[in-house]
Amino acid sequence: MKILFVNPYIYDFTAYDLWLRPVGLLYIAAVVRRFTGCEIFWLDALDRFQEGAGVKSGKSGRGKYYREIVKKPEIYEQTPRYYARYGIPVETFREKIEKLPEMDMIVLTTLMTYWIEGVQFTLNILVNRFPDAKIVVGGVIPSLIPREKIEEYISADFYVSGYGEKKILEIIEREGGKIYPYPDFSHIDNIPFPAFELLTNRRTLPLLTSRGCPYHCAYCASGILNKKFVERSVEKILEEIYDMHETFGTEEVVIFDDAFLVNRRKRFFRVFAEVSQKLKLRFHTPNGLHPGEIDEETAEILFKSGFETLRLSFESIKDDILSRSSNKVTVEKMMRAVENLEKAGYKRGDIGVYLLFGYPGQGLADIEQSLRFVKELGVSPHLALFSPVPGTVDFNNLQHSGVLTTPTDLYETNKIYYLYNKPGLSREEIKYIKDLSIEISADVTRKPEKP
Ligand code: B12
Ligand code: SF4
Repeated sequence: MKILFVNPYIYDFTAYDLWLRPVGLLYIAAVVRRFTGCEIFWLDALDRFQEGAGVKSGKSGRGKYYREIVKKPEIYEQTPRYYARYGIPVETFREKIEKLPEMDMIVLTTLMTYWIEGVQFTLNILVNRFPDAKIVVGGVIPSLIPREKIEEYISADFYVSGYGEKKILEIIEREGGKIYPYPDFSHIDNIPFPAFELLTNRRTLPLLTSRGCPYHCAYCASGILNKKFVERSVEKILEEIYDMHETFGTEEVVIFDDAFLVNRRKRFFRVFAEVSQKLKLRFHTPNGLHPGEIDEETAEILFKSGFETLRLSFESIKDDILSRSSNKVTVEKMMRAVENLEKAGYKRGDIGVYLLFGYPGQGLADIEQSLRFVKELGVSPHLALFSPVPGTVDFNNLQHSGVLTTPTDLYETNKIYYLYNKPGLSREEIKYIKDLSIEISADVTRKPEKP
């Protein structure tokens, strides 16, 4: 049986490769490679490092995608931003699939609910080329959206909700593929390492040391996508880091965990105390760290093991927003975390801080005050635009109050659409906040002038 694994295009107002890697699909591919007799093929529309990707990829693992401006769906007509398809030029995609043999199955992942048009576009091309292949769609969209709703946008043979390691093997078996005995994947350590060999750039790779999160923030779907917070063993995490380094020459590792520092003594301390002694790697945390977990010792290990891009989830200075963020952070905890990081060796200006923007009920003064607080702390703000995620408490409230339509319209879950159309902020106010954030960022990262 021949199976093509696909990471689809993005359709959005903005998209940037902040080390975006389809790690879920790579896990599925590893399981299929290890426990079936299937032949695997791989096509990643978002891999900027492949030949014909249309952009200079550079050495760093992050950067801009090639994009083509496209017509906006009607609902976005009043949103004052260009709308584009992000990913490799379509000709490159078509050339690649023309060269592939006939496929029996196409296995496609999804990340954001509002990237559905990218899924639609990618599937249309694939179905034309491989009319007989079974289509299996998994990832965030089928995990958060009921099948009947997805079918309004796309058509597939299987929609897989939740973790896919076992489910993909069951589907392959049902379709007549050969399956070998496999372990119980509910023990996280039994899951093989992601099939990183399928990526073009292995210099920078993602790492998950756990799945899920013990907190339950009102705007986050982590608890729906991951029923339980589960942690990998220290041995397995270390084995994977050494394997990346030795097999692929990986130099930079990007942490994808939701709750990386939770239970830090059990996992983080033990893994990174060793890594800091034995390897010279650089680590990035584009997914925010919890400031409350950053005591002196943690800050020191972060610094010594080469954590470079640090982003802290602060969210807001306002109590009501902090309580909707599980009270995982307070102003005091934030100040202490920054002090500890500075003491460990970081420059304040190099520490990034996420602030929610466009959050329901958040006024202009709230976000302005949060930005001023961040400025006083001397750290660099990053606006995290609120995206209403289906299934979350905030999303349900927004539907009940009529701010969002019922039944769900996937396009309404786009963060840029939401910001310009729902919280009641004018375009001038939005521009003012964005400019203020850029100005503070420039201020805090400016090198002091030489006397
Ligand atoms: C890491 C992460 C990021 C990383 C990179 C993401 C990436 N994958 O490359 C960074 C930090 C860059 C990021 C950014 C953002 N993210 Co993010 N991110 C995540 C996070 C924490 C983990 C994703 C992940 O890799 N999980 C690990 C893998 C193993 O899981 P998985 O992909 O789901 O795959 C499993 C199953 O889904 C399934 N599966 C997957 N594909 C397939 C395919 C088939 C066929 C099958 C059978 C099964 C299957 O099997 C896999 C293994 O079991 C999720 C939350 C979460 N816990 O899932 C949010 C999440 C996806 N992000 C979210 C958001 C909102 C964002 C931002 C928009 C935040 C912001 N406001 O700016 C940005 C936008 C990014 C952009 N460039 O535009 C939302 C999505 C909301 C939505 N509406 O859909 C989530 C759900 C978090 C939330 N708020 O609830 N993110
Ligand atoms: S702490 Fe982060 S990952 Fe956990 S529920 Fe809150 S927002 Fe989601």
